[in-house]
Amino acid sequence: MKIWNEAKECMSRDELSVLQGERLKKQVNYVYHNVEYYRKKMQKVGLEPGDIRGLEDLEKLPFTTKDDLRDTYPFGLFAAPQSEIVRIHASSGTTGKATVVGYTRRDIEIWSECVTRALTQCGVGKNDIVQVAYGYGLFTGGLGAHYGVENAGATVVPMSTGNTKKLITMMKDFNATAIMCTPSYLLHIAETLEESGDINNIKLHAAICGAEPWTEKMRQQIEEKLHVNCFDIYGLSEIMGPGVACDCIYHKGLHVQEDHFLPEIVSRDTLKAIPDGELGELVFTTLTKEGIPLIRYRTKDLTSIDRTPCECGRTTARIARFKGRSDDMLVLRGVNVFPSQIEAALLEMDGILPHYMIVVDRVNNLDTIEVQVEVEERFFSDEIKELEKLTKRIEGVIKTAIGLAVKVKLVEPKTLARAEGKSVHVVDNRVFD
Ligand code: DLL
Repeated sequence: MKIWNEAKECMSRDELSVLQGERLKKQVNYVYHNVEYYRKKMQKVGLEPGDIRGLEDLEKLPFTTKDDLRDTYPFGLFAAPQSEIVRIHASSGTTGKATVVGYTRRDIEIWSECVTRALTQCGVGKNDIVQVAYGYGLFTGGLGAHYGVENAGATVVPMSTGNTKKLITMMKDFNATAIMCTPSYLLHIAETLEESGDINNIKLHAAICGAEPWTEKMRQQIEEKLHVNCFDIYGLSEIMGPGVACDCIYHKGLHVQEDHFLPEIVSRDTLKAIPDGELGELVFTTLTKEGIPLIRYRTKDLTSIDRTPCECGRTTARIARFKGRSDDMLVLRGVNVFPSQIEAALLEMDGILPHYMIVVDRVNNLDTIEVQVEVEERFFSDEIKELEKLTKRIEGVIKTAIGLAVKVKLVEPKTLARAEGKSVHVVDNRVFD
C-alpha cells in the first residue's frame, strides 16, 4: 500500500532521532527569540537555547499547558508576526475565553501534508470522493481535513455538520467513497441509512473518524454497518488539528507524524517519562511550527506509546486508542466542554442553587447531556408552566455557553448528593475501552 512520504515516514529510528534533535534545537531557539512568555519561562528555570543540545535535554524544558494559552490570550504565544499568520482557529475555554491558535502558510502546508499522509494510510487517494463532515469554522476539523483531501488530489465535498439528509443524498448521488466525521455522527448516519433502506446503496470504502473518545467496539460497529474500513484520527488545535496521528490498515495504534511532533508519555503523578507501553499523559513538542510553536504541551490525553516498526512499513511511533483525559474536560459530540463553563452560566441566573450534576451518556451512539440543577423551593410551588419556562431558559443559557443542546432537569433543594471531598459535578456513563 502507498506511503505518502516514505522518506519521512519510514526513516530508521536513529535517523529520525537525529532529525528530531536538530529540529528541537531550532524550535527552542526560535521560541526563545520570538515569544517573550517562553523566554521568561526558560529564564526562570535558568535555561538558554544553547542548553538544549538534542533530544537528551528535552526533559530540562518546562511544560506548557492550556492555562499558558489562556494567560496569553489571544496572541501572546504567537511566534510569527501577524503579517505571516494566514489562519486562526480557536477552541472553547473554561471561562468563555477560547484558546486561539494561528498558522503561517508553511504551517498550513505541513498540516495538509500530515492529513494527506493519514489519508494515504487509510487507502484514500486521488480517485476518491471524500465527504468532510466535521464542522467548518473555528474548529480545526473541517478545514484541516479539507486541505488534506485536496492535497492528496482527491475530490473533497465540504459537507460540514448539521444536514444529515443532504449528506446522505449526496453520498449516494456522488458515489462518495470516503467520509471524515466524528464516530458518533457516523453511527447516526449509518442508522439513518438503515432506516431509509439505503445502507446497501452507498459506495464508501473508508471512514476516518476522530475528535472525540470512542471505543474499538464502536469502530467495529461502523465497519459492520457500513462495510467500510474505519480509522482513528487524532489531533488537537493547540498542536495542529486533525492529522497529528492516525491509525493504518493494521489498526494497531495511531502513527504519530514524528518528524513534526515529538511525543512523550509522562507519568500522571510525577510528570517524568515512563517506559513504552505504559499508560500516561501524552505530551507534544512541535518541531517545525512557525505560528504558535509549543514546547512540551501537556495534552491531558491518556495513552501509551509503541516505537516498534509496524507491519505497514512505517517506522513512526504509534499511540494506543485514548483511554480518557487526566483533567475534567469532557469531549461531547466532538465539542470540548469544561464543567466550569456550565457552572458559570448557571450561577449567572437568579434562583439557581450552586448544586448541579452533569450526567453524560451515550444513547444510540450519540452523546446525551442532562444537567440536573437544584433551584429554590419557591419554584416548586409555582405552576408547572413556570417550571417549564425556567427549564427552557436554563437550557438556552447553557446552549449559549457551550454551543451544545442539553436537557435540563430541575430538582428540589438538597436533592443532589453532596461530596465529602472534592466535589463531583460529572457522571460520565460512557464506556471507552
Ligand atoms: O478535535 C481536532 C480533530 C478534528 C481531531 C477532527 C480529529 C478529527 P480539539 O477540538 O482541540 O481538536 O480537541 C482536541 O479532542 O485533546 C482529545 O481529548 C480529543 N480527541 C481528538 N481526537 C481524538 C481521538 C480536535 N481520535 C481533543 N480519540 C483532544 C479520542 C480525541 N479523543
